[in-house]
Amino acid sequence: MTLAKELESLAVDIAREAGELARVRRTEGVAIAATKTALADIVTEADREVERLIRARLADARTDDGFLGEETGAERGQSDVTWVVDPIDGTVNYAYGIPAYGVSIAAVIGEPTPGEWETVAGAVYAPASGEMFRAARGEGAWLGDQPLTVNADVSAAGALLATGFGYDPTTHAGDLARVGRVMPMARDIRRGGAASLDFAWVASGRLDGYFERGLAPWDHAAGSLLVTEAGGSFAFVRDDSERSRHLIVAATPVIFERLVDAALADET
Ligand code: LIP
Repeated sequence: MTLAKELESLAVDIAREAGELARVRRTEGVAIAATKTALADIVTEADREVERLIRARLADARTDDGFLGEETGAERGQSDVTWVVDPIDGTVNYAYGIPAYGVSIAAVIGEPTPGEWETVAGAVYAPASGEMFRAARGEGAWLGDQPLTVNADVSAAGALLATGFGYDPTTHAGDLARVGRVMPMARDIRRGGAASLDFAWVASGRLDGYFERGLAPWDHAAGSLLVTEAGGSFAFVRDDSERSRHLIVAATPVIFERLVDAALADET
């Protein structure tokens, strides 16, 4: 078994266990533990408990690896592998009881810096639907045992696209302007609220493309591999301003360049 397949298998097993814990905690009622970067940026006790579980399972299985998690931060390892984890992606959906949230676990190699690392394995588990999306570099993307491919063509009615908005209200004007620039190429826009699932849906052909500015590394580390292993394209457009709100675009190659151009135009 290649290292990528070994890491994928570990990510799948832990994502499933962690996702089931998140699902059970949801049925028991969810408590908001704190707010982070903005009033709208919440963390629940379940986020913290699920990340502790994931971190413990990874440490048991691969002691020398590094870790970068949304809730417990970064720790450099001794190996070339770093795990990039969002324990509950779509936290606001989760807190409101909207069944659209995912456990996102990615294994990256190289410098543990977004845009510099190479994702070699990833799993995105959707506990509400029981869907396990997974990929290992060079081995394709899968939903269970079904191979995934992005859409080979896009309707003459336009592309079905997804996007998202930052937690910081001061970023909303720019986000809405970006939607306005992209709308002419779209048949419709979806705002699912969980980036990892948006990526998984592009990889599955349920969406033609997805764009968002301001995602955290753990939001896109696993999902971007799903898309590229499903034949899609992914761009991480680094924003070197002090705001560091990087733009990501993921789409079928049929519309990728056009979507990047529209999403990037007039960005300040
Ligand atoms: C969320 C993303 C979503 C984005 C939100 C937030 P979280 O991640 O999945 O796409 O629009 O602003 O970043 O906070 O639920 O892990």
